[in-house]
Amino acid sequence: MFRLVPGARLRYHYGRPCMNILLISTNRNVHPMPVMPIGVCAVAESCERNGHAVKLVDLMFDRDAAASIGAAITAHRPDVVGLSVRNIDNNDMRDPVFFLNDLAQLVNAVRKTTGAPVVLGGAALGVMPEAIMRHAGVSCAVVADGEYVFPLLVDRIAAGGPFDDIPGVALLNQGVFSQTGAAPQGSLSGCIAPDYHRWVNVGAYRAHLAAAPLQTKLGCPFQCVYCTYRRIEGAGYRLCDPEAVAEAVTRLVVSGIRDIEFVDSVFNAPREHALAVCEALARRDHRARLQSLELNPAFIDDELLTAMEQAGFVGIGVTAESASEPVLRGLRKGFTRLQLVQAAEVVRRHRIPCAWIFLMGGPGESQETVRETLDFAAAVLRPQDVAFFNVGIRMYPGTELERIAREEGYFNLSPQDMLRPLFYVSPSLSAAWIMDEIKRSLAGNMSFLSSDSLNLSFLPSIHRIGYLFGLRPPLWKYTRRIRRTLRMFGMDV
Ligand code: B12
Repeated sequence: MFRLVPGARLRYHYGRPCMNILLISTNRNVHPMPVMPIGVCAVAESCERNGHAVKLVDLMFDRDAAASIGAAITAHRPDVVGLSVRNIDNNDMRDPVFFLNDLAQLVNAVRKTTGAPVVLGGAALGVMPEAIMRHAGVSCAVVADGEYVFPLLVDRIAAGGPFDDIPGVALLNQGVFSQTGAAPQGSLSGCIAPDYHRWVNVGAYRAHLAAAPLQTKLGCPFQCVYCTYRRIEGAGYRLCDPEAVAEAVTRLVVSGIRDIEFVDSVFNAPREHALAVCEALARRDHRARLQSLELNPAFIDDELLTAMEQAGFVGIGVTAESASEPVLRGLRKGFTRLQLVQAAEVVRRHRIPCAWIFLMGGPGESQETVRETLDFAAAVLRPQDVAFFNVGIRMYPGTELERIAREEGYFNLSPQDMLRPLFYVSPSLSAAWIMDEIKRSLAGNMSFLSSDSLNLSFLPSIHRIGYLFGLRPPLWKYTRRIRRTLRMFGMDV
């Protein structure tokens, strides 16, 4: 199925092929801020450990992607090219941006310069592998932990196959899609913390107030109707050893990276594991500024927040989505309004800055429930805390939300046609009405934000200026100050 570049001579080390591998991180999206490509860096380091010569091209700050790809291929002469694909679109109903046309162009740029096999990987592939592969015209993808699967795949490419006994591989063979079983689940051996300086321009990310990502676990057992995380990471937890997490944080700080963001699907579940991670961190004098935007309100209590403060957290986010009981039920969030109110009371007793994230328009949403959520944010949250409101929920094939929407007669596209952004808004109201309500609330609450705020074309400049003035991540901590300043200059933000 795959042919190596004609005439390519493979080197062998103890009977294993040593190949030239070119990895390309294709994400160029700087909203809400550029994110460091942890996944592809982990794949790069794993390939090196397996004896391959690896070059990684990160296109995030690149002006001419095609030229950079051409130059890297000429210099590195890859036997295999791997493209990392993070985002399908920007998840923003108000101003949708579809990123995958760029991907097709990047694949063409690769193929213009080399006949080496092309493999896709990244979070987006975990969401809609078949549609993305067809769209990009690529016949092989990794839909699991790349640091484990990609080296196995590369060995098989060198051997000419077979591929069907490697877990987590998706293939398009003469137009027919197939996917091998999921990668093995179980506990994780360590904690992925790549040496970012080797692979990406850390200074450029830092100047945009980006924090380095780190995971304390994989997997998500929650059943939220819209979510894809279970498909990407599996429903069962795979926990990192808390000491390995603390060690990884220390290593990043020693390498000069102090701003670190935990990117678990949910940071504080299982609660005991989150506590153990915090305790391991608190025992070290690491000097990192830690954050996580993914806290479940059901597991927020004084003990956890105290532990997080002692561990070095400087900002947390709570994914509330709604403060209305019927909507929380409709979204299958697994917690109640009462638990949300209790979480807000706990947060009030602590000093750690907090961002509350809401997703308006889900199943069961009505004018009354929208007002209930906005009133909750204005009355119950600490005034200095940030409330972020998003309108419309991106629908993905295979989710409960897709089923609900089809039942409601919302759309009749085939699952493959859901690649372009498609959003759900409860039939009882319109997105425009919700946005108007949010705008009204934003006018009276300087710490409120909407998706419009995150899409401001000059947001990257705010990051850079903020950095020069000594601000450090997360930027949302400064929402009130920034909004007030911009309004003083006559901007309607
Ligand atoms: C944390 C997170 C964020 C944080 C990031 C913080 C940070 N400092 O990095 C924040 C909140 C900022 C964020 C923002 C956005 N996010 Co986000 N985010 C995530 C989340 C939860 C984890 C991502 C992560 O870091 N994973 C850990 C690493 C190790 O995994 P990984 O990158 O997937 O890499 C592994 C594999 O994919 C594979 N792999 C990766 N590259 C390659 C390459 C090759 C060749 C191979 C073989 C394998 C391979 O191996 C890696 C190691 O195992 C995912 C959901 C999820 N559970 O994955 C969504 C997710 C990635 N985000 C998504 C989106 C849409 C966005 C936004 C566009 C919109 C938004 N919701 O805000 C922005 C875009 C930001 C940007 N500039 O690009 C989508 C992307 C897919 C899609 N549906 O379009 C996801 C999948 C969630 C979803 N809705 O389905 N996000």
